[in-house]
Amino acid sequence: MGKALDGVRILDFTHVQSGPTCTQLLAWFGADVIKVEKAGAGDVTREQLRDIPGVDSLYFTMLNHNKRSITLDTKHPRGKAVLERLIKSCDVLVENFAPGALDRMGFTWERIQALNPRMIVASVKGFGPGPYEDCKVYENVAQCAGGAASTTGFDDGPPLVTGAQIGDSGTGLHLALGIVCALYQRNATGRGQKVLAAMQDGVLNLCRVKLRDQQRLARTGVMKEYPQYPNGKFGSAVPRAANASGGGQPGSIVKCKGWETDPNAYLYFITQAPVWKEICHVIGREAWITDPAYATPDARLPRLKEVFQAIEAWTMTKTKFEAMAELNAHDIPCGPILSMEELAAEPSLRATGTVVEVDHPTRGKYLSVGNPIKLSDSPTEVKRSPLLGEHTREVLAELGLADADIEALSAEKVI
Ligand code: CAO
Repeated sequence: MGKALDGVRILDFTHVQSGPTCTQLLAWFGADVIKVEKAGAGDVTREQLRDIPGVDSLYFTMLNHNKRSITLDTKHPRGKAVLERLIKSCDVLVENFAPGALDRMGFTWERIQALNPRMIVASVKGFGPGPYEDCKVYENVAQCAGGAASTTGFDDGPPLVTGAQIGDSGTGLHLALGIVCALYQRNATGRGQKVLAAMQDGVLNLCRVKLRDQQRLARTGVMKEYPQYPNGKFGSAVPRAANASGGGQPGSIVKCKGWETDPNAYLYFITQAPVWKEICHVIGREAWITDPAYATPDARLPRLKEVFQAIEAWTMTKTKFEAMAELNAHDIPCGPILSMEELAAEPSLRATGTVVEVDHPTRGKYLSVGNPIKLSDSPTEVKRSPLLGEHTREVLAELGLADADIEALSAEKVI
């Protein structure tokens, strides 16, 4: 079966996490992704966080599936000549260098356009235009600068970063969408364009509801869905809401049987208004169905602490899976806190290809997260990441370079 992006050629100058997530997605949708790596070194993550000496790290392998790897010194004049040929033969150049690196290499937007007017140049940067546009940025910096850290954590604790890589992988996702849109627009215009996804912007986009709350707070001085209500204090900025959903349907994390020894024996419980009656039956608080102090969502807001204490008294008598089964039978929204150990072993995620086992020539078998986006006419086959420079000769031959030229580049350590 064909793939959605069959025929699209990506010149992949990405490294570390944010850019590679983007180009991995494009590869999973069928694009031919040619990853250009520094001759003799490669993507720095090949050797970061290694668990097996001398073998590409899981950090690298899990972010670079389905790509081809070529080594090329793009600062060497002969390397630049090869790069020109690559630019002429590809549809998209994706990069997440520090600001200005591509220009310093001699490949400005104007130069790339002169070489290939159809080329789309897609970049991840830490910040968009403004005071911080020249700054280098990593995941947690983006989480802090994009509003996630100030709104995550407990009221009496410091700002917290989250394990979900919303700065890197989140921005990679944003960039991938931008690239696909630019490819679509090119069908009409025949022209390439620049695509920019700034990590601060991507994180802020994912924190959209917190900017909503900032404006609600500014208008009313209080947010009744937050744990600070009714006994705590609100300042002028959106506070950290701990595990409160803070949304239209109050929710929280509650303990389950075994919480004393198992750090993940917890359940997220949502007191969805349409199933309030069922919740009261399940937890044995039938009186709350008609009691005016509990019967409506508004009446419950000042009593959420007490409500969740009663719910927890019930969940503590069940394992998280028992509680989930019982609550789902009544259509009450909830979810177990699943550890990475549990997710890795979950059969349904294996069945859908969301968790896949991949074989690698030097590492052996390892687990990875497959394509989370499923297209019915473009199924994803996860292929192992390339070894450093594994496809250099193949790609250069496709560009029309003769064997003797390739040997000369190799002798000069350009590839
Ligand atoms: N041949 C020759 N030189 C190459 C090359 C190649 N194939 N590929 C890269 N280089 C050069 C670059 O041109 C650059 O040279 P100059 O500094 O002389 O211009 C140099 O390698 C280093 O690139 P870099 O500045 O991008 O790398 P860094 O390790 O210093 O910074 C990072 C890393 C991630 C902080 C920075 O790239 C960045 O801020 N990127 C944008 C934001 C981003 O994506 N962050 C997420 C990272 S994942 O957590």
